[in-house]
Formats: sequence, structure tokens, C-alpha cells
Amino acid sequence: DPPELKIGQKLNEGKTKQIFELVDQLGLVLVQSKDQITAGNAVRKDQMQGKAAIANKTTSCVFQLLQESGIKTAFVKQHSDTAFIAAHCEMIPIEWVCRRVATGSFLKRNPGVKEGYRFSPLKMEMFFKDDANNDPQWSEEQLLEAKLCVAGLTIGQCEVDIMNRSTVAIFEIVEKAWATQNCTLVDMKVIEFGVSVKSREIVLADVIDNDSWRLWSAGDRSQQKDKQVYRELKEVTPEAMQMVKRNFEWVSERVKLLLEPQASSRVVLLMGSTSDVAHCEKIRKACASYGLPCVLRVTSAHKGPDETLRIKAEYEGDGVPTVFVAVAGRSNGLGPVMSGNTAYPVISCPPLTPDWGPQDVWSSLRMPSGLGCSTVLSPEACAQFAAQILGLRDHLVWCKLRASMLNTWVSLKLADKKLQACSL
Ligand SMILES: Nc1ncnc2c1ncn2[C@@H]1O[C@H](COP(=O)(O)OP(=O)(O)OP(=O)(O)O)[C@@H](O)[C@H]1O
Ligand SMILES: *[C@@H]1O[C@H](CO)[C@@H](O)[C@H](O)[C@H]1NC(C)=O
Ligand SMILES: *[C@@H]1O[C@H](CO)[C@@H](O)[C@H](O)[C@H]1NC(C)=O
Ligand SMILES: *[C@@H]1O[C@H](CO)[C@@H](O)[C@H](O)[C@H]1NC(C)=O
Ligand SMILES: CC(=O)N[C@H]1CO[C@H](CO)[C@@H](O)[C@@H]1O
Ligand SMILES: [Mg+2]
Repeated sequence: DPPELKIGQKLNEGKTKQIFELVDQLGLVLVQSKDQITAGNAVRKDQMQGKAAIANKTTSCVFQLLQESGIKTAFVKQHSDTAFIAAHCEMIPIEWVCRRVATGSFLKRNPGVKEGYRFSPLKMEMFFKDDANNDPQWSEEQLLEAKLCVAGLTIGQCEVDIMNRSTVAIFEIVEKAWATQNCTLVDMKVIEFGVSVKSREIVLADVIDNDSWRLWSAGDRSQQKDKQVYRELKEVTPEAMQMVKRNFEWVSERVKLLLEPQASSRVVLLMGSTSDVAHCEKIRKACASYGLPCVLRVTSAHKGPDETLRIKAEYEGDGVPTVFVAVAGRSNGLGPVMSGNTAYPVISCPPLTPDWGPQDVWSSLRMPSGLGCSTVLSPEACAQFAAQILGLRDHLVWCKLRASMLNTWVSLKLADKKLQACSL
């Protein structure tokens, strides 16, 4: 049973959920799903037994994926089958739509574009939330001129850019995760941001669920697994609703898999001597921030080349995708010898010292022909490069890299905004 929560007053209620204050938990709310599916702005309304639970599961898995990747979201944790706890936000009344493949309303608004047209970069659109006027599409200029003020934050260029960039990163993370299930994320809509009442930060809020995306299994439109099936029903019969529900269940079964590693990966860090262990620990720590396991071994390619090759064979032999990192001071024999004897990627990360560093580094840079050994000097950058290699196969690693890139971009943007405000 879910733990007891002291539920306070209802703060908001919409078509699909209710928002409750949480007594004793300042800045948090309970988001409760309703057992109802809507399309065409609630013109068609049907209760669907169990829909709330499925939607809840979908939302919580997607938000967990985003959060574990490092994206800032309002989601805190699942509370029950149909409810989760979230940061209390004032919502920015804009729905972002992000498209990879042209379909649906985009085709109507852009005659001549064929279904299946692929957007690279992603196509971004935004809609002002205004039921009375059917949520009109807005340009960036319209949003800027509206000078919306949300939880004390004025939505200006900086905030619009942050939402735009975040939407792209969110889409790409969810897209990458669905690709592991052979599913094409065609588009995502109703991506909404809020301003956290407590932290005053822009965070992804509301929900992402079946209703929020188009998903084509194996990239095939006839295998759509999204709410479009419901929109296209000619007649709402019990059998038809069963099919929609089966589709929903199909997604909710698979959405769990988005959180599981679909490929193993590992860094094997070879050091020439234990005097390099502090440098290696920095690499291991940075690997951990990408969720990458990192094994530390001691071996010298100069003094025990037979052991170096034996250790290499040990890790080549178990089929786990591996990046080798060589940490050797003075003359780095380790990286080049490894690189010349394995088809796996090898990164040298020599612990350079101020006295001989400029001379020593050449033993890592100037290679015999036929070697693809790379050299990265900082331990953190070495781990990042290993993650970029392994992220090609391991979506959870890739998602962390992608979110980290977004967060760096956002903090630069905010630092600049702050500095501009100070110098005024
Ligand atoms: N973390 C949150 N804090 C505060 N309000 C939230 C939070 N998450 C969602 N809301 C708001 O709760 C309200 C109810 O949600 P619901 O999705 O049911 O509304 P709706 O009828 O679909 O209308 P909308 O078009 O605004 O989504 C919405 O206004 C939504 O923005
Ligand atoms: C989002 O950013 C892109 C790239 O900067 C820009 O081309 C696009 O117009 C923006 N979209 C919206 C809806 O603001
Ligand atoms: C993925 O889709 C392809 C292309 O349609 C299909 O041939 C393949 O069998 C699918 N693989 C899996 C694992 O479902
Ligand atoms: C999500 O989409 C799948 C596929 O259509 C559907 O089966 C599932 O019920 C949906 N979940 C919900 C309720 O949003
Ligand atoms: C709907 C759903 O399954 N997601 C969460 C919603 O509530 C249940 C209740 O336990 C959670 O366990 C789910 O993770
Ligand atoms: Mg809504």
C-alpha cells in the first residue's frame, strides 16, 4: 500500500488530472490521473477502465528516464497506481510540439509535404494554451511580446531558448530509448514547462504519456501504438475500445524496458603502477557519473608485456563492449601496445607531471603506423570520451551525455543573464 499522505486542498483540476496540495510537504503536490481518455478537446469522452493506471505508469517511467539522465523535471516519485508526487509548479501556458517525422496536423498546415518527411534537426512548434481559441500556434515573437509572468519569472528570450533547447533534448532522449524497442518516436506534443514555486527554475512538468506522442513500431505507420488509434476510430464500440486499450497496454509493458540497460558496457583502466592510482580514481569517478562500470588493473607493457596481453584477452573474451584506458607516466608504452593488439578502442590518459610533461606526452601522441590510439589529458574528459564511444550502443549512457550537454548550455545561458542584469 502507498504510504499515507496528508492531502490538502485541490489546487487545480483539468480533463485528465487533479492536483492536490500536500500538507507538511512544502513545494510538493500530488498529481492524480482520472480514468478518462479525451480527444478533440473532450468532444469525444469515454471512461476507460484502467487507463489512469496505464497513463501513470507511462508517465512515471518516462520521467524516471529523463530524471536519471539528468534532465530537470517536476516529477519526484510514484505514489500509487494512479498518482505521483511532483514539485508544485506554476505552469507556463505553452505546449511545445517536437517532430521527427511529418504526419498529422503538420501535413494539413503545410500542403505539399508528404507524410514521412524527416526533420533533422527536429521541427519545433509551440501553441498557446487557450481552449476558447483552440490553442493557436504562436511564433517566438508572439511569446516574447506576451511578456508572460509565471511564479515571478518573466518569460523572455532566455526562458524561451531554455524551453526550446530542453524540448529538443527531451525528445532525443525519449527517441533514443524507444529506438531500443524498435519504435520510432514520430512526434511529441504537450511538452509543458512549469516554474517551480520553490526553486524558481524552469522544469519539465505535467505529464508525458501515451497521449503525448506518436509511436510507430518498426517505423511502420500501420503499427502505430498511440492515441491516434483512438482518434481514428469510426465508431466507439466495446471491441474498438478494447483494441485501443490493448495498444495502451503494449506501450505500458514496453515503457519499463526504456529504463533497463539494453547493452552492457564497461571501461577497463590499466595503470602502469599503483603510483597512478589517484589519477585513475578520478577517471573511475567520472565514469560512474555516466553509469559506466570501471575496472582498475595494474600492468606494465614494458616490464610485463605477457601479463598486459593476458589481461587484455580476459576482457576481450567475455563479449562485453569495452573501452580500454591506459594510464602510464614517463614513457607511455601501455596505450600504444594495447592499441596495436586489440580491435577495441584504447584511450591514453597519461598522468603528466610539470617537470617532464611536455616531453613525456609525445610517447602518447607520436605512434607507429597502424594504431588508432587516442590521447585525452584530463581524467574527466577521458571518461566522457569513453562514455561517448559506449553510448553508441548503450542508450542510458547516451542519455546522460545528452542531458549533461543541455545542462551545461543552460547554466552558461543563466550565467550570462545574471551578469547582464548586474551590469545594467
Ligand atoms: N506539477 C504541477 N504543479 C501544478 N500544476 C500542475 C502540475 N502538473 C500539471 N499541472 C496542471 O494541472 C492541471 C490539470 O491537468 P490536466 O492535464 O487534467 O488539464 P487539462 O484539462 O488537460 O488542461 P491542459 O490543457 O492545461 O492540460 C493543468 O492545468 C496542468 O497544467
Ligand atoms: C527553436 O529554436 C530553433 C533553433 O534555434 C529555432 O529555429 C526555432 O524557431 C525555435 N522554435 C520556436 C518554436 O521557438
Ligand atoms: C525491428 O524492425 C525491423 C525493421 O522493420 C524488423 O525487421 C526487425 O525484426 C525488428 N526487430 C525487432 C527486435 O523487433
Ligand atoms: C499508451 O499507448 C499505448 C499504445 O497505444 C496504449 O496501448 C496505452 O494504452 C497508452 N497508455 C496510455 C493510457 O496512455
Ligand atoms: C501507473 C503506474 O503503474 N505507475 C505507477 C503508478 O502507480 C503505481 C502504484 O504502485 C506505481 O507502482 C506505478 O509505478
Ligand atoms: Mg493536460
